[in-house]
Amino acid sequence: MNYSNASFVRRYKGNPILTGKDFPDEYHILHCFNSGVIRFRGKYLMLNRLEDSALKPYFWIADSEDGYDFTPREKPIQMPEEDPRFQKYASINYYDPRITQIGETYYIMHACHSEYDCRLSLLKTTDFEDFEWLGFVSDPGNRNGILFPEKINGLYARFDRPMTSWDGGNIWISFSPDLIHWGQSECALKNTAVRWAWAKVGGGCAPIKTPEGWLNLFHGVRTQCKSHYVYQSGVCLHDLNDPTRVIAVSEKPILTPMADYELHGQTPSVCFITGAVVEDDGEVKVYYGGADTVMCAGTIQVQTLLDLCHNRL
Ligand code: M1P
Repeated sequence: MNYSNASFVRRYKGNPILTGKDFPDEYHILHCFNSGVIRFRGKYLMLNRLEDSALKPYFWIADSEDGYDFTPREKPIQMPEEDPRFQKYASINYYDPRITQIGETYYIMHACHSEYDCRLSLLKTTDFEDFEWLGFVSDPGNRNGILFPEKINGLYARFDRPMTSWDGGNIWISFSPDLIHWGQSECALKNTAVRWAWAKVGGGCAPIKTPEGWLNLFHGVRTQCKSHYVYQSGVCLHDLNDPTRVIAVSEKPILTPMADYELHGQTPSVCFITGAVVEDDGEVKVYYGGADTVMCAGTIQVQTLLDLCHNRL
């Protein structure tokens, strides 16, 4: 079932495309979700967020020829777990990797959790075999960090989401001369600009550059009943030279939890976009976590995203 009347993203009919069962039995993987995806050497590469039955995290790469049929590698990637600082500030979890290519280098910005709350961490690689940890790149109380694919006015830029409260928050943009030290922060999208996201908004995948501006695929959250959060996906358009300026926001979400694998799982009613690959013909392959449990895919055209931003659809 496509539910195309309620979601502009067309779900892949083979969803979910990757689950915990696709990983070696001895790891006891329960959840595979919110994974970063990128084109790498002519193929598709997914850096998966995994959790085992004890909720121990892993980042684990899977490769694909067609963007839908992914084969996990033999082992998870080596995280800097020997480093005392990583041990201290990622003691509970590391999660939600977002990949951005800048030049020949691939950067993975992800969240870490510890008794000191949540903060952002940065890895880099050129080959997805060896990874260098660049350290923590935010104070506590920040997640959904996602790098822009190029410098803007001489500075690196990222979306991030300072957590002003557990169930509130807006998308901000910060800038950096070196990818490590971040500042000049500005609020870029307030949740109040999105009528269906009265709890919070957070960035999804690396911004997509178009002649009209940067497309930002984000998640928007509403509370339904007391503690039930519904995660939909939306899109807005930021100015190319000043991305702190939002040009237009789609009134309608692009993806709403409707399918079983989005409604049922460890967190019900979640579509959480964490990857997008733009094809030469203008189709965008969108990758998202379903119910914090499985990985899913869908497609939408760049033109449709732009039309939605301008509320032409
Ligand atoms: O459970 C839904 C999501 O909740 C958090 O995202 P956010 O801070 O934007 O609300 C994260 O834990 C995310 O991994 C999770 O999918």
